[in-house]
Amino acid sequence: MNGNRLIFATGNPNKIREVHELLEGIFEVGGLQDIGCPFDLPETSPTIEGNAQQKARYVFENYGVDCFSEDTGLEIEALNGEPGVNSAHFAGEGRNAQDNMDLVLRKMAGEANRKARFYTVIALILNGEEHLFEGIAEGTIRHVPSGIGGFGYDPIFQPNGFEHTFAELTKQEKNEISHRGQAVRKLVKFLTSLNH
Ligand code: ITT
Repeated sequence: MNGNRLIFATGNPNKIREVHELLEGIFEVGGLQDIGCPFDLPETSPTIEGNAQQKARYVFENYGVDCFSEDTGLEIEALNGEPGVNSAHFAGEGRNAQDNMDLVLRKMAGEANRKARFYTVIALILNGEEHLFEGIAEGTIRHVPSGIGGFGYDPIFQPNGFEHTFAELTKQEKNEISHRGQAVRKLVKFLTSLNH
């Protein structure tokens, strides 16, 4: 790693907040502001994996630093995997998380199959080589949003085995079971194994 620092290539402060404590003390993580890179990274791929790769490659090719990015989608079985790769802009460009959740709930009205999952892919570029790590959280879509923690679709997503939505869990509880927590732990395991 260059100077032991990795750049987290994301414009989403919620993602940074969540991964911070998982990476703290293990290796130094910088943000796009540290390399003067704009926050709006290109993501035009039709897949989650492709978008994660595209964001990391953009930063590596333009700034030449070791970096990782992640892309996440909420995949709802009854909606044939939607919003999926369109999770950030499901209700349209410029719409917010509330609009996205409202649209999901409208499309799911009267639907008995509430199965859904969050799917995350982290793309790491280290010394010019690319590595992928994934995480999946299975659950169901609630009929009514609940909770104020987390971000995005968290108030309507109830992970399997829990009575609460992601938005009702603490950051630590969510990290223990979430798609992002799983992918980040794989990243950490890989990075720490390089030092032994
Ligand atoms: P970057 O691409 O800059 O990292 P982004 O917000 O555009 O940030 P994504 O393309 O991965 O990120 O979009 C995923 C969207 O899915 C995100 O904007 C949220 O609305 C939602 N999302 C991602 N992770 C989530 C989580 O843990 N809980 C709830 N919703 C989440």
